[in-house]
Amino acid sequence: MSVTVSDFLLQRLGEWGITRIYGYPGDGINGILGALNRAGDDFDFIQARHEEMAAFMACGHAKFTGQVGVCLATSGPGAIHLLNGLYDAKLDHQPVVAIVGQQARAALGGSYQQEVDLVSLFKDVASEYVEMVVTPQQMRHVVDRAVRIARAQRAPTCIIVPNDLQEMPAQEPARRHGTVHSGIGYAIARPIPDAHELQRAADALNAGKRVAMLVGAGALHATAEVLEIADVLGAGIAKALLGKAAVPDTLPFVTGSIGLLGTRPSYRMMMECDTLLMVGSAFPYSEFLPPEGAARGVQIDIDARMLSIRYPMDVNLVGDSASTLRLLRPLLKRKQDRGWREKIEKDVADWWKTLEARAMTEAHPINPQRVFWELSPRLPDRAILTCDSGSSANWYARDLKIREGMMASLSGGLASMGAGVPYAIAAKFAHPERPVIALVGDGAFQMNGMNEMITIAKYWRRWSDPRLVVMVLNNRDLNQVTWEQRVMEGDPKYEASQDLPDYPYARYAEGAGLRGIRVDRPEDVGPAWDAALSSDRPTLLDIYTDPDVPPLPPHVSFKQARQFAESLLKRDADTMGVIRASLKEIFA
Ligand SMILES: Cc1ncc(C[n+]2csc(CCOP(=O)(O)OP(=O)(O)O)c2C)c(N)n1
Ligand SMILES: [Mg+2]
Repeated sequence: MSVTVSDFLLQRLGEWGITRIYGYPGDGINGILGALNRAGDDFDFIQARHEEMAAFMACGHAKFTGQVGVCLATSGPGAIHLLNGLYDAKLDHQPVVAIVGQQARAALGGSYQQEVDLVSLFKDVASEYVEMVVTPQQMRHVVDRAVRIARAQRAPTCIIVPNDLQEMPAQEPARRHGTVHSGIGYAIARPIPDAHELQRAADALNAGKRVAMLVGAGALHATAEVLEIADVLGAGIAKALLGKAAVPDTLPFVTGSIGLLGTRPSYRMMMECDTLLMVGSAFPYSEFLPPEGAARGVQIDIDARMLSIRYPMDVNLVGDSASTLRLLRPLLKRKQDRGWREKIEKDVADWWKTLEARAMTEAHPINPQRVFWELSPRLPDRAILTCDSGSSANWYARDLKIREGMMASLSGGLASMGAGVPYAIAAKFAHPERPVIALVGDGAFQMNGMNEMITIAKYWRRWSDPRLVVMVLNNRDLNQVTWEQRVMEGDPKYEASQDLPDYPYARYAEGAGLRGIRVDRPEDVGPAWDAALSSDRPTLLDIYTDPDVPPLPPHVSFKQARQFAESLLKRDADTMGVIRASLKEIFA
């Protein structure tokens, strides 16, 4: 059999270094699946339960390897299912290539079955590059551009392949006018700012007496540089959610998370600083940054589009964070007065005590904070953590003490439910020798995590270290939103939308041949983590937690407090439990 367009597509992806594809079949991609079968060991096709999960896995692959993630789906419904996972990649700036089938070229425009205008559908999510291949000679440059642009722009791109074209003989571009002759290869660029701008940044930072740093995902590869600069400047370091693994929480001047899911020392540092140095972050909430004009601002970002959008910066540096910080270092004067730093360290030490007290506060039956607090000292070296959207993101952000060498992520920009388990699966495939822990709410788990447990059951024997722990925060509630309704809107809990059916998750995992541990007593939380983290197979921890423990922001505004009180007065069904838990929080 001659080489088909699909064989060529895979061969070209292989030359780009791609060996794993997350996907789900359909007749719109049968030509490509046939080629995958022929390619044998050259490609690892991982079958998800749902195309959205395949897209999340591709995004997780990108996050945990720094390489391009690839997902594959059939035309029509399969392609549509990919969208949410691809938006996750877009909003968190991850390189993902989506390959989708399309109806045969002869049928296009004929309202044919499963015919969806895919170029238009993907136009927004894959705005950097989306192309339908309509002739075999196009395949080479469309693959080359989709991969290169995904990497260069750190964005999802999309290749649409009509199913009849997939079976046609491959063809290289002819040597004539009107053809494209592309090549392979991508070298990472580490841009640096102009010397004059660096000096301006250094002048601003040298002039400051109270410097606060905020680091995000763009600082994940710049740990040493960030720490050195913080030392010279006598600064504290706050972390945006996606930058959780940028610096360890075990350092005394790391104030931890910021924002609604943030900590008190981060909040105080931002309100009291006179200089802000922001590195690789698009942290969205300006009200948690210094009031406008209160601080000089210096920002470093690899993407000029992300500069000066949260705080009007005095100096906007376009550059790779590690390289830029290295150049900045010799221009900075060491702060002799360490008073500011000492104050931050005191705040941080006090805060950890507060968190411990909060975590150990009695609840019914289990305080969710305790689940995360007990995990911290048990985290294995080099663990990879994933988290879902929901109240667990609060405790992940605040209570978990991440150490050097670990990785951690969640759906940050899109804040989509459902990323926790597929990210964890992608982490296991990318790093089968590392323990992986997914922290997910019961709502997210019911939404799709449960289905992906079947994927785990299918593949886990391939992983050299079988430890994958999925912790389900079982609060029978869509708790984060319940609290948002109470605190932000002043509304009581709307049971029709918020209550979740209880479900025996541990037994479900056992049914899939995995281990399941149900925990409903606080004293069993620690031992359950120990058991799960020393298990010979993936383990589900079903932890029965109290939905009445409020994931309140580090400072609750007067307006929010009043609305909160009003919602309680409106006789929220959970009122009594809530009042009890909140009072304990305040006195903790
Ligand atoms: C796909 C999607 N749908 C809805 C939301 C809105 N939302 C954010 S958190 C949340 C509740 C999550 O509930 P659960 O997973 O049970 O976690 P909990 O907050 O209870 O810990 C919802 C509905 C979202 N972020 N993503
Ligand atoms: Mg829940």
